[in-house]
Amino acid sequence: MYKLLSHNDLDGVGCGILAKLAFGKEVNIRYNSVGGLDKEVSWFLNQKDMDTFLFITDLSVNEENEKRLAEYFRSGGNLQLIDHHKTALHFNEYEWGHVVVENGEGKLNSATSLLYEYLVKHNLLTPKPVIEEFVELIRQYDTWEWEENDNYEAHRLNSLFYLISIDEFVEIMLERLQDNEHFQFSDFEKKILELEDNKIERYIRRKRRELIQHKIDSYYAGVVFAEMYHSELGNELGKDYPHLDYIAIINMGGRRIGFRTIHDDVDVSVVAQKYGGGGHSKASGCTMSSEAFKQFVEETFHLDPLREDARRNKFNLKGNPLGSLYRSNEGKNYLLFRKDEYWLLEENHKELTLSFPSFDDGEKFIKRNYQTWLIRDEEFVEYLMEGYKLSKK
Ligand SMILES: [Mn+2]
Repeated sequence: MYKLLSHNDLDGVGCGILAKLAFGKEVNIRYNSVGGLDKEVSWFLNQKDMDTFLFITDLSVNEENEKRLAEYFRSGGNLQLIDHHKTALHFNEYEWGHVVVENGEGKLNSATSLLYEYLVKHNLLTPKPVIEEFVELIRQYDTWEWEENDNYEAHRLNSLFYLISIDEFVEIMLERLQDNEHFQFSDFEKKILELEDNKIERYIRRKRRELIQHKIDSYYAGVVFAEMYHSELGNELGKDYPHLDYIAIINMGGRRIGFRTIHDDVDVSVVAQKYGGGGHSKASGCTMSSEAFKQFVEETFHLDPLREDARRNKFNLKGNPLGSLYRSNEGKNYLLFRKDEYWLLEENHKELTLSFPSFDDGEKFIKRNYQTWLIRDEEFVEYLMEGYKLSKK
């Protein structure tokens, strides 16, 4: 017999589907949340079952279970942990640990792609185009490569995963992988996925107006409360507000925080680790410790959300050498304009002794320090008139 303990997201369930293809009725599978795995592992170890081969995929265990698993393996237990999170790299010290973040060709791995390689290598699964395509969609979704490649099929697969129950998803996909040569969605799935895309878009639009900026340790975080569509939300908000180092998505019901960054110089796995969580450099998560609650919930609750930049301006545009006008949440106006090769800043018609090498640097500074937004043309004209009158005095 085989037992598989995996994550309850698309990548984790992808591992379960591969295990079903390989082992059929010989495998017993449990999908777990990040916080739920250790209980399952302890339960398994307490059974002292030496005949079952245990797989753990897409998740890693705590220190206590790490020791117990090592002991289980030493005394003859069969065990394989497969993961791609860099916070789990220390499991490579063990013969039963296989944690690889990146494959040789500079592509990121997912747990499903690693398990696929493992099963094929050990002759437990016969490779087939439809399975390879399915594994690749999951890998691209889980590693965010789908975005660079505009691979919306990968995103759709994840949306479908959350539209139906795990059991239904597994059943449908197993059938598809067994019976077909290539991976495809059905017409009905395409239709409901289109509806779902529209729904996600509306949800993000609403959440964009609820984003709160807060400096936590050395980082500027964007904090948003949301129960759904975490990865889409983290990504879109990150792109909308590039002056923020990362987006923290608070799920109060689930008492969890997800972290997401679009910046290469910010590592959110380190942020999550501070609160006992983990993950990747661009996406990570933790459960809500009291310290996390204090910093992300208590300290932000009374703050006003960020205002959006005016979108329909013809005159007050970003990067205009003559000036782009912003307003702060304290009601001060900031004009960012170019003089020779520098960008300078004026606060309520008074020039500040600050200069920036580029427009983006200047905008980042005022957005981080004064919580500014680009104001509408009408307000821009008013400001210019005011400046004109002042110069006449
Ligand atoms: Mn994964």
